[in-house]
Amino acid sequence: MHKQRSDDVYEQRLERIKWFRDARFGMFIHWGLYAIPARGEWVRSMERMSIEDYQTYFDEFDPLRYQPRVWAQLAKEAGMKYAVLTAKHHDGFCLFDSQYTEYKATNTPAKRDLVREFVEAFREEGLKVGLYYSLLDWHHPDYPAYGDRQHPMRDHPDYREVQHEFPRYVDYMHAQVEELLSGYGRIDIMWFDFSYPGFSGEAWRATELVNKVRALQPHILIDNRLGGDMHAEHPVAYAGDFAGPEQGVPRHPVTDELARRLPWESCITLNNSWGYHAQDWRYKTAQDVIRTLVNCVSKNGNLLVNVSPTAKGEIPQKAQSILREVGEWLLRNGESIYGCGEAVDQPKPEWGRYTQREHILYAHLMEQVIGHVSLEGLRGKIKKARVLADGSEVVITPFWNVAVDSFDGPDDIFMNFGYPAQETYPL
Ligand code: FHN
Repeated sequence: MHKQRSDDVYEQRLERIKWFRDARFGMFIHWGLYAIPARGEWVRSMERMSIEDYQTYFDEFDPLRYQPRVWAQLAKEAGMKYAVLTAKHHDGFCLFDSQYTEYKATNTPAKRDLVREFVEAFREEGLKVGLYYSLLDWHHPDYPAYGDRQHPMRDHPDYREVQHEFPRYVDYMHAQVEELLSGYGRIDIMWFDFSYPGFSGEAWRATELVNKVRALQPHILIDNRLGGDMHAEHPVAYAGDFAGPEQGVPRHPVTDELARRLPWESCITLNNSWGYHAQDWRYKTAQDVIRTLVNCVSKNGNLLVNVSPTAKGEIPQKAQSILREVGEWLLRNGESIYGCGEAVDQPKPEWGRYTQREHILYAHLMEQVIGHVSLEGLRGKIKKARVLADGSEVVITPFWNVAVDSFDGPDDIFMNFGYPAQETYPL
């Protein structure tokens, strides 16, 4: 088999990923039957519910206040440029009208194809759309047990001896991915989740699956959770287009074996739960989200922030207000985020982070500084400096620092320096 040259694969990925780099900030949406128990999306497994106990939620699921256009408008207000919705999570419940199962939203009192309404509404608001699809499936009879936490049904006395045909499940999974990518218009991201020992790579027939995905939607971006290693010099076909750290930010820019920068996206929750959780303690602040976004972009990464709609189809108010506050910051400072990436040859300053786009360097002052902000590392490289939010001049002293009392305080100070044109990383 012809092994595509490493450079070709890398260059093709760069071409596919351009909008993703410009976007930098997206909305993750975990929604499904688990919103009714309101104890997170793993509730069926963690509480070892039988299929009958969980059926209660199926029989009553009717999100009367589901208005995806409202969700899309919130995402826009937040400065988000794309969104990824769970089309099927581990519980196997399909938010779309799949012809391969009865376990779907159109068979609940909702009687709606929730995925179709999502993609149409978000596209109408100008956002790119992605679909999350769980490789695990606790409802499908041919999905095997893997430890008691992965498949509560297998632990139930009534099911322990049930025979299953895993290849039949893989056929089902492939067929559903094909219907999502052929029946819902242009999909921009396919977000698979997740592989683990024994259930990874060709166990999913991943090369065949990715070939089908790319044939149906040649422009699409695929995440890296099918089990391939995108850091390899010659990554396998299913290695993915972007790496996907979760609930955190890599310490350094992500690179492959040849030290070439790789695209990546960190996904985070707002309150430590992906699925709706009635206890709304431990929410992050808007400043936490902004700083995480700056941190990601300073290392060529994207940030996907999760919301957990309720059983009625509404995004929790607390999440809405946090995202609106982030959006206000991005209105003033988005130029230092969208389409930006790692600063070339500029180590992280002690007072914050740099992001760069073309010849402009953005200095994100994030620490409380007394006296002066040192620009030592930029000596002789700056033509002029302005506060990004209001365009006011930043006076740089002959000692290459800036008097900090010319600013209101950290987080509101994002200076853009006229950085001499240099090559920038292509991500
Ligand atoms: O088990 C899932 C979890 O429920 C959630 O969907 C996250 C989101 O990245 N992915 C898996 C845990 O890594």
